[in-house]
Amino acid sequence: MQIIVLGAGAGGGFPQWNCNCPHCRAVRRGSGELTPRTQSSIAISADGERWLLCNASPDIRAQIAATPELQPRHGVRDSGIAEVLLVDAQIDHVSGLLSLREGCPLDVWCTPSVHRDLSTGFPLFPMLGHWQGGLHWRPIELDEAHPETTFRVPSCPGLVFTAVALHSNAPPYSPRRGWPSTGDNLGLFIEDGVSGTSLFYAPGLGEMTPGVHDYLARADCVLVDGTLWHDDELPRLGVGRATGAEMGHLALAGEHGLIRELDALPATTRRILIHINNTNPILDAASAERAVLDGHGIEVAVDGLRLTL
Ligand code: HKS
Ligand code: ZN
Ligand code: ZN
Repeated sequence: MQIIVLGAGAGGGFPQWNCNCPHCRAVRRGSGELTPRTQSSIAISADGERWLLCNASPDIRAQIAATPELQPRHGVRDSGIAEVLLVDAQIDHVSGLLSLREGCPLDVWCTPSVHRDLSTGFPLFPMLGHWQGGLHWRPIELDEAHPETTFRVPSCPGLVFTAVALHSNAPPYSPRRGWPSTGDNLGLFIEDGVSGTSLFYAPGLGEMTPGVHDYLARADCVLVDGTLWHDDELPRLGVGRATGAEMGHLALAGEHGLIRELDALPATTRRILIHINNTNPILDAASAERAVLDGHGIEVAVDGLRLTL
């Protein structure tokens, strides 16, 4: 399977338009140790021709422009994006659907909870129904009774997808914000039936659970939530009030942080962080925190990173 990281940043991207923190200032100045990142999205393919877009970020237009694989090749109107999958209903993961409206009808895979939020609080499904057939919902059947579900998508023959319910959070506009239920957030375990290799993708991981740990441990490569270094990073910098726990993002540092969890994986697992917030010191390649990651064998994704598994 092939994977392209279209956007390795968290919501707001890097630099964030309204942020004057030291990292955002430095990357705007063009400091060599910091690389801009667009908002959270990856693309997955089995054949290198047809791509499943995992999350449609508000930066999708620039991401397509930077990615030849996703550009039109065959007809007079065409796209390398064959279908879309959403891991949650967060604005940074879904609002790019508005920019894909000229390509409707478009198949969109998501859970009933995400479909509900995108039919009510942020009504992308009903709204885009006015564009050539709109979005066609392909349900990922995750609910209280089914915390995992396995399925295949037409554009990626040979790949087997397992959606795993994660404890994170529903979007700020959702009635379930603060009280997420099964299906508000998912991780994806993707196995290539031919090569036997696998990826675990979870850009919004709020809490470790035994089930999630097992999938992390099974994957050849993990592409996981690197939003924050400290749980209280936003309050510390004076840029916000929310903690990682409140936002549904498990911080990297600390006794129960994600670095500890990644340390427990088999030595051969490739560990890559994605969905990095503009406040996270690991964005500075010369930082002490980045040196810590290096010591633990943990990489930090950049836009345009390509993986073949
Ligand atoms: C900052 C933000 C931090 C941040 C917050 C959230 C609300 C969010 C939304 C998040 C994220 C990054 N970039 N989902 O001020 O530094 O507004 O839709 O998910 O990726 S939580
Ligand atoms: Zn986010
Ligand atoms: Zn900043």
